[in-house]
Amino acid sequence: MSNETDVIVIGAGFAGLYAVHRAASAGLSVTALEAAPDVGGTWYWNRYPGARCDVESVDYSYSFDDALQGSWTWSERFAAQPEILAYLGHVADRFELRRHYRFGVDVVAAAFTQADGRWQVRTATGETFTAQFLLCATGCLSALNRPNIPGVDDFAGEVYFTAAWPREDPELRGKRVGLIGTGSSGIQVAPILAGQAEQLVVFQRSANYTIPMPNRPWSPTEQVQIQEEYPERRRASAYASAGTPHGTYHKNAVDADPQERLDALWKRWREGGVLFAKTFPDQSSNLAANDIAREFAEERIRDIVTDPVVAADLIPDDHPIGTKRICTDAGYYATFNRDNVRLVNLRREPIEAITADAVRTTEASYPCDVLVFATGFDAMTGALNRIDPTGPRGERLHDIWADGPVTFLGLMVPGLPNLFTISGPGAPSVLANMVLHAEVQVDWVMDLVLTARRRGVREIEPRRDAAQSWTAAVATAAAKTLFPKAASSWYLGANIEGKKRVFMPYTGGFGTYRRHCDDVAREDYAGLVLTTR
Ligand code: N01
Repeated sequence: MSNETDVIVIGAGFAGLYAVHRAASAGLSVTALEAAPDVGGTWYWNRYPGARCDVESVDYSYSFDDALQGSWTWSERFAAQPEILAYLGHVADRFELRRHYRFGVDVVAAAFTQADGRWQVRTATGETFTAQFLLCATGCLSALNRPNIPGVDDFAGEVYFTAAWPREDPELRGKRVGLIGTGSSGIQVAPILAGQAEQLVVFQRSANYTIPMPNRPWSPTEQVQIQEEYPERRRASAYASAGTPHGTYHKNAVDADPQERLDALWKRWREGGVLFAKTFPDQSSNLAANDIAREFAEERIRDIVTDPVVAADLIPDDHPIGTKRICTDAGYYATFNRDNVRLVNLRREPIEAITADAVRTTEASYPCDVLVFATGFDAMTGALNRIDPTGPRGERLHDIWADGPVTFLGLMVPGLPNLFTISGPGAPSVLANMVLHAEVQVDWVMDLVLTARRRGVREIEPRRDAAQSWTAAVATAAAKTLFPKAASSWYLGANIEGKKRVFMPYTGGFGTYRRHCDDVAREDYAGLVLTTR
């Protein structure tokens, strides 16, 4: 494998694999680099028990190739991590993608040299690779957040992170487990830890809303039907607001009568999963509408949790429902009815320190043999900032984004020519079906790359005013919603100490975003400067 190619792709998740496939199919030479030992991206690392996608399996899969679609049968409505990882392995085999990859390679730096119009990336071992185009498919939830709790390194027991779970599940029988973090990962893993461990203590700093995931196997009849209905399903998703065929109730919550609202909410609650956050069209933008859905969900928590004090602690008090990523679970609230489970509300008794064998709060010391951290990620910008690409005029991403991410369509950054960020800030990404989103972005990038090569273009860079105008559009879209009201949300970077608080995803909807991308391409890449030199 040569160290000089047309394109470098970093990452082997959904976006990276598709980018490699598109580039290689177009006849470009590709170097693909991945830190993990194999393909999978987020689904390689997040192999904690209970990890499952909150988007239905039939939607959370590639749409670009009918034969691929026909070659895979999802066994369950919501696929578990092993099945998604197996699917990505199947895709890599089918399109022979692994031959382009160097696995176990950690990219630590990237710099663009104007003299030859190429990016040079450097790995942790000092190896370098160069290419005209650099596609960062580094994931928006991949840079692990290791909390800086006093004494964290003094703990003498076993320590696990949900986002870097060992390949062999640890033996927890007879052990006292402490779980820190109650976002989607903590909420998914808690019921399983409770079933395995002698005792589970859940340390909750912020409560989250979670909706039961009524998962079930697809029947053989449904599996046939899914294949028959795929073309229509994909058509309905292509420009939908979240990249799935599901919409909202036909009326705003504030315009529906009480019984009608209740019926709509029960329907969504029973369907389960993240769609509850979008029951009504006005739920994410009108606090009165949001309150209706929020109060319904809080009533369900009180229904399930037998101890009213614990129920009250599990009810969030710091954000409208859905403005932090809504979680999905398999028995989370009921877990707190078990005798071997205890909830510690860190708002009432903050952690003072972790000692060799316990978590000590201001009120008590909780002995633990095992600590599980489900403490999230430096989301959206973390993985890119850790590479900190440097442009031809010496501008570094870290500085360009010092006041928050500035992007053109969430895909390009002024000052960093020929560099593309996939699923990064400034795009709907985490608010949409990430797989179709990755396809849309990669297709747009590859069409641009091929256009540039046909025209002998050496550098492509967004105009600063065009990037500022897109970044302003991202902020304006967010300001029309309730999302910025969630003070501790990772969407805002609020979970990372010192990170600038800026709402990062584009809330205007997947379909609207895609139309913007289509328009820019149709207008011969208005907003970009294409230089032939
Ligand atoms: O991470 P998170 P996650 N002391 O950031 C707490 C996707 N995902 O891995 O909120 C004590 O949501 C932190 O508390 P607070 C999905 O998009 C999807 O769970 O900052 N606690 C929070 O409770 C999701 O949103 C799926 O106050 C500390 C938790 O750790 C995203 O990934 C499954 C702490 C982190 O929650 C991230 O989810 C899993 C400290 N020092 C993930 N530091 C599905 O598809 C942090 N916390 C279903």
